[in-house]
Formats: sequence, structure tokens, C-alpha cells
Amino acid sequence: MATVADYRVQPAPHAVVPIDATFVWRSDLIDYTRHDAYADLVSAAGWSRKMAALAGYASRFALLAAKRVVHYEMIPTEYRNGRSLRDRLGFIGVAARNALGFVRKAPRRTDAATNPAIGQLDTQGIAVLTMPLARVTQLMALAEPYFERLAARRGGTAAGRAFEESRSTTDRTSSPDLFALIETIFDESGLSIAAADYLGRPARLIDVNPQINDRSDSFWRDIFGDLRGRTLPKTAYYHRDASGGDLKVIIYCSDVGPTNGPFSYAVGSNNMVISRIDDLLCEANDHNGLAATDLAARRRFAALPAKLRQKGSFGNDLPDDQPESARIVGSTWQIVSPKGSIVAFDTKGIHRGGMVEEGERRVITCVLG
Ligand SMILES: O=C(O)CCC(=O)C(=O)O
Ligand SMILES: [Fe+2]
Repeated sequence: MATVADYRVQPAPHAVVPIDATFVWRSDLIDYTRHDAYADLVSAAGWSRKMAALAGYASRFALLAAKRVVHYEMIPTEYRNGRSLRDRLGFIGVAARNALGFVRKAPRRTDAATNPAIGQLDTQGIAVLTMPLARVTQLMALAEPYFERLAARRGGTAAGRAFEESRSTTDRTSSPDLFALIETIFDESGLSIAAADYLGRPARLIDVNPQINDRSDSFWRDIFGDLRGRTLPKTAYYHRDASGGDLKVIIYCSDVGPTNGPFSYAVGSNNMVISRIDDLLCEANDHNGLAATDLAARRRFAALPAKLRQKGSFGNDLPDDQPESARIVGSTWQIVSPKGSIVAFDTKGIHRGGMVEEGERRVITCVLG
């Protein structure tokens, strides 16, 4: 068994200027009444469109609020997807415990000296570790069949593939070996303790999702499809996840260079200030399809009341000449790193990845909740 010392922790590049609590989210951070892709749609929205947009928003918002009450993302996949009575009861049990606040609290640890990932998650929102070679080999062998199946499935859906089609889901019941090895890796590297320390509760491995990206993924490039000749903003695809708040761990299963879609994180953006309600309003649009950039989605988004015009996936909309854009760019850590790198991050920080220009990137994305 390897130990914490066998996992090297990478420092952030010196050039990075971290974001801190002076980065404050406002509901009008992006002024859609002046945005070139939205302004006309905002002024053209009549009463019927406004009422329809609000009604659609409200119903999805209610569903999302219910999910947040039961901490839906912290419920294991096999319970969320399972149809048997045992799975249903498991789901109800965990949901009830979460809703009633029976989530065990983990004490804050102070052994950051022996486990650098602890301090890094706090200050940066991200920690990058390197796995020992023997573990890389073992994991690659175990993950190979999952990647092969995924590659075959992707072959059939090249045109206009949505992001989620690049990812396959597994669960603890059908993939016990993969879950067990990844748990061993997280335990021996100190990542499980670091995650528990950061979240303030024991962190469970919830999801393990092998993912392949290559040039044929155009979800990040094909934005504002109706507006010809528009250049990509500097913060294109930058977003905060709509997952309610958890840690993700992306394990590189191929060498990732600058053109292979490296994961990128705005260092310190986990410490930006955003109110709970604005965060929830953002999440609602990410869930109800109104955060997309096609004309139909923008038309509906533009018809919402100003306070509801907020997105977790805001990077596509952020104008380059706004100071926040420069701060995100200046704080960016692009994780260019070999196979076997482990990238753990707070999903409520600002991040992007998988924007492949050349070759192929294979990763396993895990959720610790
Ligand atoms: O694929 C990546 O590098 C990042 C995707 C992402 O934003 C996520 O998993 O939350
Ligand atoms: Fe994300």
C-alpha cells in the first residue's frame, strides 16, 4: 500500500493571481440589457413570453429546491437509478437523513503539514496530485474496458454531441472493482481526509464516470450558433457546477497537453462571494435549459425578470472587457499534466475543461459528496 508521501502534490504556477473574497457575484454581474447577444431579445419580450418563461422557471425551481433539501447529489447512484424496492427504500432512507440534517460532521483536521492537499483545497479550491506509477498501471488496466465501450458508443454520435454523451456512468453495484481501487487511491493519497476536512463531513465516493473527449466534441465551440462570425469570449465555457456543492476528482487517463483539453480552474474562485439564493437561481437556469446560448434558449432567458437572469454557466456570456473576465483569466491554472494526475476541485469554483483541439483526452471523473 502506498502512502501520502508517494503522491506528489503539484504547486499552482507562479503566474497565477488567485481570486479571493473581493470577487463578489451580483445578480447583474452580466448586464443582459446591454449584451450584444441578448439586448434585443430583452427589449422584444412581451407579456405572454414573460409569463411563459416565469411559469417554466418556477416549476423547475421547485423541483430543484426539493433536490437541495434532500441533498440529492449525495445520494448514491445505485439508489438514484435503481428500480428495486431495496433501492427505493435506500433512496428514501438517505434522503430523509439528509433532509433532517443527520449528516455526520467531520472534525476539522490540523495535519496540513503532512497532507498538503488539505490547505490547497481551502486556499485554491483545487489540489493536483500525482499517482505512483504502479497505481497508474493498475487503474489503466481496470478502466480499459469502460473506455472501449464508451469509444464504441461515441463513434455513433459524432455530430452535435452533447457534453453528457462523452461520459459514461458506473455504479458501485455493477463496478465494484473500479470503485474499490479508486477508494484505495483516495484513501492512501490522503484525498479522502482532505475532502472530509474541506466539506466538513465524511466524503463518500458517489460517482465514477469514465469520459472521452476529442475534437469532435463541439459543445464549447458551437455557441451562439445563429450569430455568425462571433469570436469565442476569453472565458468561454467557464462555469460553476449546478450540483449543489461537492468535490469532483478528475483522474487523467491519458497525457494531457495544452491542446488536449486540459482541465482549467480559476484558482481561489471557491472563495468568491455569492449568496445562497443567487447560487440557487443560477442552478435553476442550468437545469431548465435556459442557460444555453442558442436563440430559443436566449429568447426565453431574456424574458425572465432581471433577478432571475443568472447562470452557473456564465463564462460564454461574460464580456471580455469586464474586469471579472480578466480576473478569471489571470487566476487560471491550466492542468497540463501526464496520465495518472489527480485533479480534485470544489465544483462551486469557476472551471472548464475537455475543450480538445487535437488528439484525445481520457479521464475518469469522480464525485465525492
Ligand atoms: O471535463 C472537464 O475537464 C471538466 C468538465 C466539468 O466541468 C465538470 O466535470 O464539472
Ligand atoms: Fe463543471
